[in-house]
Amino acid sequence: MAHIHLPPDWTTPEGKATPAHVYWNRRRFIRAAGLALGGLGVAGSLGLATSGCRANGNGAGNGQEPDDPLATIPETPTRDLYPAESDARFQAERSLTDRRVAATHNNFYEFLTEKDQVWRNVGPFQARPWTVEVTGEVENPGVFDLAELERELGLEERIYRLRCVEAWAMTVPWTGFPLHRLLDRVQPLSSGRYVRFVSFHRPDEAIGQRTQDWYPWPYYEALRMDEARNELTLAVTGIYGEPLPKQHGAPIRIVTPWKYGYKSPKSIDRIEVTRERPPTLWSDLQPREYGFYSNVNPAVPHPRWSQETEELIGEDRRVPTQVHNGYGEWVAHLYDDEIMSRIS
Ligand SMILES: Nc1nc2c(c(=O)[nH]1)N[C@H]1C(S)=C(S)[C@@H](COP(=O)(O)O)O[C@H]1N2
Ligand SMILES: [Mo]
Repeated sequence: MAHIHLPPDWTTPEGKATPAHVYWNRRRFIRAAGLALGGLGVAGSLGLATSGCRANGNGAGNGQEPDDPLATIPETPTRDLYPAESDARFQAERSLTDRRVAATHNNFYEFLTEKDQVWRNVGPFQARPWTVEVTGEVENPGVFDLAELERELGLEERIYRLRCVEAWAMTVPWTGFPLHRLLDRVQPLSSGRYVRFVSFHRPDEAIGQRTQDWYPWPYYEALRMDEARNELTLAVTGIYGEPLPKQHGAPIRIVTPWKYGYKSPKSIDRIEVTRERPPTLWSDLQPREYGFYSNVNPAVPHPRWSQETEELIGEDRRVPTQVHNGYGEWVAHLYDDEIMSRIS
C-alpha cells in the first residue's frame, strides 16, 4: 500500500510512549553521561523497576506494594470531615472522570514517570501525620499540623477540570480549603509578592527520588501572590469524597485549575512567601517548553505538540482546549496579552 496513514505528531504527545516531561531529561542525561543510546528509552532502561515484592497487606501505609489503587489512602485523623459539603459554584459540566482511571493515571515523578505505575510504588511513603511549614515574608510564620489546619480552615468539595500540559484532561471532585485562608492566617507582609511551594524530599520513601537523580529534588513550584490568593486556588487534601490517595499528592497538594497541571505541586511540606519570583522546577529544566505562568491556552502550542485539543482520560475522545481551561471569569483579569502569549 502506497499510502501509510500516520497520525499528526500531536496525537501522541507523550503519555503513550515516553512521558513528555521526561524527554528533555533523557537527552540531558544522555549528554551528561556521554552515552550513545540513540533512540533507546533511558527511563525505561535505568532499572526503574516497579514492583520488588508483592505485599501481604493492602500496602496503604505499611511500606508494601498496594494491591489496589484505592488502597493507598493513608490513615487520616480527619476522616470524619469527608465527604465535605460541595461548593455549588464549581459543579461539573463534563462527566466526572472514573475514579480508578484518575487513580491509575498520575504524574508524580518522585515515584515513577510511568503514569500507570505510580500507585504501585507509593506504599513506602508515609503521608500522615504531616506538617506544613510556612515561612518567609509573613507576620506569623510557623509549622502547622495538617489535621489542625483541616479542622480550623474548613473543607469543601469542588469539581474542577485538570489539564495536563501533555494534552490530557480529567474532571474530578477535590476536597480542600482555599489557600487564601491559610495565607490570611500567616499574614503576608507587603514585601511578600510570590508564594513558593516545596514538595517532600524523602528518598527512602520515594523510589524516583533515589533512581532519577537528574531531577533537582524536591519538586518546587510558585505562584504570584494574587494567583495564590485567587478564589480558585485550592489546598487539596481529598478527592472523590475521601482523603487523597498518595498517588494524587497526599496529604496536601495545590490545585490551580486554570494552569497546566505541573503548577499544582503534590505532597507539599513547605510554603514560602518571597519578595522575588522564585524559580520553578520545570522552567529550570526546560525554559523553552515550560514557563512560569503556564496558563492553559489553546493558541500557544507546546514546542513539541499542539494544545488545541485535549484527551479526556478514560473516555477515549478529544475536546477543544479552553483558554484558562474555561476559568476565565475568575482569572482572566490577572493577565495581559503578553503573559498569555508565553510558552506554557
Ligand atoms: N510533587 C509533584 N507534584 C506534581 C507532579 C510531580 O511529578 N511531582 N506532577 C504534576 C503534573 S505534570 C500533573 S499533570 C499533576 C497530576 O496530578 P494527578 O496525578 O493527581 O492527576 O500533578 C502535578 N504535581
Ligand atoms: Mo502535567
